[in-house]
Amino acid sequence: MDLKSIKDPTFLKDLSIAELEELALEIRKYIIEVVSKRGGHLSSNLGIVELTIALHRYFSNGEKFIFDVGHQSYCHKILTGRAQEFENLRTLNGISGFQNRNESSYDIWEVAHSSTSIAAQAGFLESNTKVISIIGDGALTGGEAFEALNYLATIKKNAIIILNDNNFSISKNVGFIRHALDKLRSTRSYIKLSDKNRKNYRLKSIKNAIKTIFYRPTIFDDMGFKYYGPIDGHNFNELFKYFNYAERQNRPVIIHVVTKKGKGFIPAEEDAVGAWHSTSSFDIKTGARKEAPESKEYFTEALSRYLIKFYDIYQEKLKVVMPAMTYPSNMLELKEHMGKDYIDTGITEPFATSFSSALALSGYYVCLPVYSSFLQRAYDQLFQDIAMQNAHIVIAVDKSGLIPYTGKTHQGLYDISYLKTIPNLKILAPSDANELYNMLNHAFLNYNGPIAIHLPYDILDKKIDFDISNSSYDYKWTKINNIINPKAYLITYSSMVSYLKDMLKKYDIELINANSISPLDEDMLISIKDDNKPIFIYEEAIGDTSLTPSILSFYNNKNININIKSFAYPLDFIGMGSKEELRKSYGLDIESIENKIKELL
Ligand SMILES: Cc1ncc(C[n+]2csc(CCOP(=O)(O)OP(=O)(O)O)c2C)c(N)n1
Repeated sequence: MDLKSIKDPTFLKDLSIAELEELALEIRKYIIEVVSKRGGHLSSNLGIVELTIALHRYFSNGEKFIFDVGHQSYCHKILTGRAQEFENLRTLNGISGFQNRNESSYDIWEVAHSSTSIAAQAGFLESNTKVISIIGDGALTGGEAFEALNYLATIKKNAIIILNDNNFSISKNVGFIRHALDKLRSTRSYIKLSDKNRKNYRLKSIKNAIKTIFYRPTIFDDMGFKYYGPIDGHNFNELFKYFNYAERQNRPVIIHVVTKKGKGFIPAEEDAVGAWHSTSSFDIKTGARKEAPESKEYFTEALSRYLIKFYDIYQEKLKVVMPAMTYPSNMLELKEHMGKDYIDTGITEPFATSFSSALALSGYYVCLPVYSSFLQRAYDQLFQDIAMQNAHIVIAVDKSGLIPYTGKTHQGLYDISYLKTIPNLKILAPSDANELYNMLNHAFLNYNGPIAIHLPYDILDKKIDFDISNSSYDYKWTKINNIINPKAYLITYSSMVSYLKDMLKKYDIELINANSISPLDEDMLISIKDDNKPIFIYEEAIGDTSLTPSILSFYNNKNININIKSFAYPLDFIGMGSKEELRKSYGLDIESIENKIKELL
């Protein structure tokens, strides 16, 4: 069928099971086609196609669906009239890779950070809005999901939670949830076996047999939910049957559905490490993707190489605590190298943060790599558990700065702002590999408190060799262009140093690399004000709350008048697009900055 002609899901009612199966194939094909061009969350979306079709076909009385994280809502978008726009997935002003309230009345909850769906469902239930939450086994490891289950279990109303169990988070799931679900999945074959035994033992009624199957206490029963499952999430008849059971309950229900992550695209089906969970564009025939050239590497790859070397020396004294993002944070090799000393805690940023603090207070060297936007969730733990106790931890703030394609939920433009409010936290922002290694040596070996290192989503100019040794890093900003009598100064940090360097040279502007955001290099600030020349600040951060106000307040406290102009992002939710498109739309690309500077000089 022509997917782009779909206006809403009502047409599903008229399709036979065979036609629904055919539709599932077509939707998969379309998802693969679009993601191969635009990038996106491939495997999760391929796995959930039949389940999404079944939900839209069965529940047609205004029920709303909240897909936890929302990264697996592509089929939902196609069925709710967005197939045409789906071609512009993750582009500037295009369709979001997650559920989005502005896109459709079918999306009532805007998500992308994990484990919030059940809380939202519980909230909407108060106004009798019928919401079905669909949560993955990975998202279920997040603490907020448990807080919500704890609440919802006691509500005496029908509320359906679909547990979409593909036995995978981004990589293999971890912990008790993984084991409990493994047990449930294997118990099912046990039940089938005991069904045969049932005949042998001539159990009297089918009702008793059904009871044996469905009333076995599971963790969910113990919590107070009605539990159905595990059932095959690619089988429409099975899904409809259990939806029917579930909707007749006057209490909260969990339907445990088993699906195959990556279904229909062989490299994704066979993926054991999470390489196809989220992908950049790729060749459909070969599965080939654009990689960084051999001679270069991402900031996180450089970090990973450092930690491998550090581990070779310090062995089990080093612990790396990773909340679920091993593959996207380029830590796969490190994980394999460190074995049990690399601790994947699941989608647990608050837990991982407190846990890291206790490890550090017990005397381990600890590195906690977390995406900038996910670390927002652990602000309290950073403040109270790490900083107040002055725990010696290296927090690697991954995907900091401007983040392309994923949109406002994943922007890394906010970490400088929120980290700056934590009193004894040092915040460093390396601009190249040399500086990164110097800072890491300092943070691990010369310092004894918490340090956050802001790691942009960028490729370093070159791979360099390094030693694990005491460091000369001294929180001093550096002059990059070494201009004798500059016309002005521009302060920036991180990968913005190499972004702006050459353009500034043309105008005799001295570029100052503010590699330490907290503390400030006060000597440098004093030295550059003496000239009374314009001082520009360029930040890939929210200007109102990042380095700019710290500098302004420094000069203000010293009663120094200066001529400052800051270029940075507004206090807003910054959306999707490539980095250059986003920069352009905020007047922060090289050309716009060059024009503004020319006017101001
Ligand atoms: C707070 C938070 N941390 C990390 C992530 C990154 N993330 C996106 S999807 C995902 C895995 C989700 O696994 P699961 O719920 O099992 O869904 P699946 O992709 O397997 O269908 C993770 C870790 C996130 N979205 N939010």
